[in-house]
Amino acid sequence: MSTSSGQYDLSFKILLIGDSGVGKSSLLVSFISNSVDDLPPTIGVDFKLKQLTVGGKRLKLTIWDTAGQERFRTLTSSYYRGAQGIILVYDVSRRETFTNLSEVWAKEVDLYSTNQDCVKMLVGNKVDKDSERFVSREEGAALAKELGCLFLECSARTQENVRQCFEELALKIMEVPSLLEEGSTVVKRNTLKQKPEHQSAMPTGGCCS
Ligand SMILES: Nc1nc2c(ncn2[C@@H]2O[C@H](COP(=O)(O)OP(=O)(O)OP(=O)(O)O)[C@@H](O)[C@H]2O)c(=O)[nH]1
Ligand SMILES: [Mg+2]
Repeated sequence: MSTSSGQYDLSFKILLIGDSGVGKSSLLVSFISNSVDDLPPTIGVDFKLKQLTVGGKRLKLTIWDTAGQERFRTLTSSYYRGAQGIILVYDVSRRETFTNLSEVWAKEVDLYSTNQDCVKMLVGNKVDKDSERFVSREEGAALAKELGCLFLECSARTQENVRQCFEELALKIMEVPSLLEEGSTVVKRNTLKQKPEHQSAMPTGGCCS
């Protein structure tokens, strides 16, 4: 049986970033609903909720899925606020998505991330396309070390390592005292408000002026 809404110990905000087409939305959908369909490019930003138990704690993850397309870049910056975890995704079959991580995305994290201790994870996606691989595992691991990130290779298509991406990130966040404090403050606030939780997505850009 699925857990009833609102029953959790800690709440974390996780952000997915990286070039368009690397598979951010696919990773999220693969994690949340075990489906592996082709998806259209994300417009603006979307988010999904996932409750899971990691390290004996019941967690609520709010996972923000940003658009990689250039024309949405200005929209994205505000979504970094308060994130405890950031997943930087590249496509192992497209080298430019890997180089853009250090040239574009890591810089953006430094610029916009508000949590000094925020945990980062580098993810090389699409390892199922083995014959088309252009970024080796070693290169991925080296960049992760340089950027101070955790590192995993995975496939949203086969679901290899997808769950691990989110669980390992959550476990690491739980080891950082300053992030934990924030996570539980959110719990308190939410408990007071008793807001009903929805399983998905708010409409993009539909914010008040
Ligand atoms: N072979 C393979 N294809 C994948 C994988 N993950 C995603 N794709 C495909 O790559 C394409 C882009 O995936 P998306 O998840 O939409 O990429 P995105 O990073 O969300 O792109 P934006 O929303 O534009 O930033 C889709 O056609 C997916 O089916 C994977 O692990 N393996
Ligand atoms: Mg997307």
